[in-house]
Amino acid sequence: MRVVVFPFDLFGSGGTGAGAKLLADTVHEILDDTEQETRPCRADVLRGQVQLKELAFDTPAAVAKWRQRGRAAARQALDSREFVLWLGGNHLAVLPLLEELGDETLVIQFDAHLDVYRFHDTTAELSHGNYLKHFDGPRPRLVNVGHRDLFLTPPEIHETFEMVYPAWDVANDPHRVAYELKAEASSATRVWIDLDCDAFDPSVLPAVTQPLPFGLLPPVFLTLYEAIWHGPVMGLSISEFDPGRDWRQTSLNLLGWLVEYTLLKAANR
Ligand SMILES: [Mn+2]
Repeated sequence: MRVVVFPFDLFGSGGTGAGAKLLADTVHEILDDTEQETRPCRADVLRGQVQLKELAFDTPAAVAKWRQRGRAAARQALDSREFVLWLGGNHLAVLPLLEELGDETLVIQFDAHLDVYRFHDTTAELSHGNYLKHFDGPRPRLVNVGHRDLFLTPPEIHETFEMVYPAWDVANDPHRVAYELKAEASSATRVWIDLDCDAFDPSVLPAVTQPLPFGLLPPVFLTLYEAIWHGPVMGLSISEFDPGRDWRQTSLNLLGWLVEYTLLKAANR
């Protein structure tokens, strides 16, 4: 398995780079604990199986080449054909990866927002709120789950998204949504899961810069997540975790568990 740590957090949600690094620490901790464990444990399957690549943005040159570096790191990880966990800073940190996935990949994106905003007060320049409009090359197939957007019109949404399952649809009938996601994932060539942390309700994951109420709760998320895993899931990206806004490590606990659960799940396929 490949873990890529890409703590880029410019042009929105400054501070989320620290979130990517903190989740990388969690992965190190999981691996170190497993290494020291003398009794049989589920994490034995991870021994010697997880490679971490940690990129830094601590020089002007490293920042200037962020997109090329991201694409190179994504290509290298994807070429391994192993499961990839991409730990991004802000949501923009996932763009180079999405650009490498190609148009055959179904990206199921958990996000409170539909990142295609171009209103009078939003920037036309590339940002974490509009990057889905700035693809370099073919865009993967995009499906949103859990958005609470109240601005965009359906025609605008469907310019970019093949399908959206807003939070109110999920709340109304999570099992129908799970059923449909299972069917879509199962029939896809490849599936990538993209989690923007603000998809979760702020009460269970407060550490985000753009919180919106009425988000997903963990049991419902798990129902949908499990459904997607019926398909050929090639990786998971996590972004927009801002630990400076966390409260008693609530968010870190949730994400740490999800990371460990996912690594075990991928290793046991
Ligand atoms: Mn978002």
